[in-house]
Formats: sequence, structure tokens, C-alpha cells
Amino acid sequence: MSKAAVRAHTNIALIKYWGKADEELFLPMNSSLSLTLNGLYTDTFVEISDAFTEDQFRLNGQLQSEKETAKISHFLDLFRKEANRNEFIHVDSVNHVPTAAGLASSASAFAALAGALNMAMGLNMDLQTLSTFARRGSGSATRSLFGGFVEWQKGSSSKDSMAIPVDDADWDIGMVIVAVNKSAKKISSRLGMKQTVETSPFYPAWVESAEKDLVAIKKAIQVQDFEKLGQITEHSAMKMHGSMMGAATPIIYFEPDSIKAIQAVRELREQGILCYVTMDAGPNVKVLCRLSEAEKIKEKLTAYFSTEQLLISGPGKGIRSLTPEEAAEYDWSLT
Ligand code: 2P0
Repeated sequence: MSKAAVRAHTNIALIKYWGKADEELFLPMNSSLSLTLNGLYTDTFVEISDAFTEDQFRLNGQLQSEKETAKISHFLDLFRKEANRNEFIHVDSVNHVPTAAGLASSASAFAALAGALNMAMGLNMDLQTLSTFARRGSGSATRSLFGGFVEWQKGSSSKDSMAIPVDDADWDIGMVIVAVNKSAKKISSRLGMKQTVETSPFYPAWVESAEKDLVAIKKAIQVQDFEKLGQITEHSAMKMHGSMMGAATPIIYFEPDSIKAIQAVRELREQGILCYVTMDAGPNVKVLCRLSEAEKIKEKLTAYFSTEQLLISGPGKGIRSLTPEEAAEYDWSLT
């Protein structure tokens, strides 16, 4: 029997990943770059035993359906194959994403699961190699293996489409998350991407500009030019949404409150507070800002949103094992 418990933080892309070149292997059409956040994470425990008679998947304490478990089994198979093992595995995963945040957690979930399997199976893969496995669970999970600013290089094959750390982001950077609507999104990223790649006339322009933005944002990070970083971030998100709106049928994740948040951020900029929006495959708005100004920005946004809808996070670290004490709080015995 072997066990491991690992924590992974979620990440928000500044240069977005949108579109797959290979749907089975999760190879992206463009490289992307993200910021890992400390406030939102997943803790995952895996136990491998030849006494088990099936894979089991528990999420937030609830045993999951056969359909959900089958998706996880498919991911577990990648590791079983790599380790040349065939035991069944029990997975117990707990999301620490405040319910009001309304954020998906597939990035932290698959990064934590990949980390726990790597340890429990004694595979000892380095994080870059491990990121190529996390990628097969969910594209954005590729980037959650590392902390700070992380690049996911699209690569040319399953072996080299991987994450690399860019900068630890230890320089007054943060985000204010505006939870506009926490209900599940109507169009999955998977479907939204496919529809955009196949039908949007703007899609080729998206891919081309994403590659240029990536070069520019890495320069801004290197010299810690926050204004440039924010401008590129906001532009990348809007270009991604523009490419979606050009799909047939158009994909629109914006809600009236998303626009309200965007306008509020513009007003803040007019008042001299540097902050910039980004949005993913849903209506929630994330405001990139100086961490030292996050409280002030949150306070200003309470003119439009309730405090429960506003969450501040600083940069997060990469994956790590839970201590025996932390694991014991979930009743997970690591011995
Ligand atoms: C990103 N998104 O870079 C982009 C921006 C949403 C918009 O990655 O199909 O759950 O599992 O690879 O990673 C969300 O999509 O999609 C995402 P799959 P994923 O963060």
C-alpha cells in the first residue's frame, strides 16, 4: 500500500490558453502564461492498494458517480501505465475555493492529483515532466505545478507541451476576484474552444497575437513593469473573448455585472489606481493589481458588489506535500 497527500493552488491566465490542436492530448494552439494564487487551492489524498477492488473518487467528502469516477480513472491510467502498476486507487480531494468565488477548480484539482500520484507511485518525475501529465486532466492544470508566474509552452508533442516557472511574483502583485455569478457555466471551456477554433474568423488572429503578447509580457515581468503587465493582461482577455464572439454561434460569457466590474476598474484607473481586468470562460472578473492596493480596490468595488463577492489573493506557491498534521485534519493517515 502507498499513500500521498499534496496541495496545489489555482492559477489565473494573464495570456490565455484558448483552443486545442489535439483534443485527446490537450495540446494547445497557443502558449499561455499565468499567475498562481495563494488563496485558492485543492488538497488531494491518494491511496494505492492491491486490496482495492475498484477506483474510488471522493470530492469534498462526497463519493462521486460512476461517470465522474470514470473520468478520473482515465487520468489514473496514465500514471499506472508510466509506473507499470495496475492496482486500483482511491482519491479523496477537497477544494478550498471559497464558495462565493465562483471559480472552477480543475487547474488545482488535476495538479494536486498529479503531484500525489507522482509521490505515491514513487515516480520521482521533475515538475516540468509532471506538468505534461497534469495537462492531460485539464489544460490549465499544467501551469498549477509551479508558483508565481508560469509559462505553458505549447510545444510540439505531448512530451514537450509543459510548464516552466518564469518568476516567483514576489513583488507586490495580487488579484481582487469579483464573483459575479457562482453558478456553473453554461458552455464548457472544452466546447467553447472547439467552437471558436472551428468557426471564428478571428481565431487565427488570436493565435498570432497571443504569441506576440507572450514575448511582451515576459519582458514586462523581467523588468517588473506593472503597468505594461496589466495592459497586456487586459488586452489578452478581451482578444480571447472577441475571438469567441466571432464563433457561430457566438459565445458570450459576459453578464451585465461583468461589464459593471470592467467599468468600475476603468474608473479606478482614471483615479490613478493601476488595476486591470481579466476574465475566463465565465462571467467572473479578476482584477490584477498591486497587492498593497488590493484592500483599497476592494473597498471601492463595494460600491457595486457585496463584500462576499470580493476576494483578495496574493501570488501562490507550487505544489507541495501536506505535513502529517495537515493531512490528519482530514483523517488522512500518511503512515
Ligand atoms: C486559461 N481557460 O488559460 C483559459 C482561459 C479558460 C479561459 O484554461 O478543456 O479547464 O480542461 O483544457 O483548462 C479553462 O479551461 O480546459 C482555461 P480544458 P480548462 O486559463
